[in-house]
Amino acid sequence: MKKLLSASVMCADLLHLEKSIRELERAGIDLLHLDVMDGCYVPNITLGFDMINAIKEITDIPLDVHMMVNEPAKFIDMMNLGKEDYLCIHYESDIHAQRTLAKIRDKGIKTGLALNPQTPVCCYENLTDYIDMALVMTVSPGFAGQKIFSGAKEKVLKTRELLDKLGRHDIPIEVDGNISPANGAMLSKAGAEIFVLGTSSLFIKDKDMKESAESFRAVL
Ligand code: S6P
Ligand code: MG
Repeated sequence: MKKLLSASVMCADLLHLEKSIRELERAGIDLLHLDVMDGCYVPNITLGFDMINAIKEITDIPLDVHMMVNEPAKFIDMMNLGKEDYLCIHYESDIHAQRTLAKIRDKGIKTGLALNPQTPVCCYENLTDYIDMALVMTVSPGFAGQKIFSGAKEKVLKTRELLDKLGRHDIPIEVDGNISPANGAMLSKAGAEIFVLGTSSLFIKDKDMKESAESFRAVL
């Protein structure tokens, strides 16, 4: 699979969001990563469903929605997503994750399952029939600008090994949190294929996004 860059929109210039999205289009970004937080599952609140639907209206870049909310099933119908978009939920936030993933699939949307740093890789084991992407969190979710956790490389290696053992070479691993060019290169070697780019690599004051995206691709 081609390695994909997913731009973390919460790190963009939120007061001039359309301008930022046009820049991301020019930079050849593959996915727009949209963080939804509820102030309960994680101690922060970010982008909401009206904002996500408004973004969907103005761009052809597929969306990569990362739900950091309790009981994500309650919110699935609030977004106008299509077959090119990902809707990712956290294993830890939903005791009926299987049913929620199946419901997302029934709507024709691609599914993702995220694991926090301390959640073991085996949690993917019984759910591979229901996921189109495995999101390995490389920081504890909630905030941009954090430091990658020490076990990130090992976790990506183990996740790839497990998915391959189950015959699911087609499920890509996404990594999210402190994905700098150096960490991106390390995790790419370990098997990651989708990279969430935030303050560590793409949204840097006075730096051109196209150049940053190109130099990131060059290290993969
Ligand atoms: C944080 C969220 C992430 C951040 C991203 C920011 O919980 O899920 O998607 O937006 O990690 O990137 P960085 O480079 O600032 O860590
Ligand atoms: Mg995220």
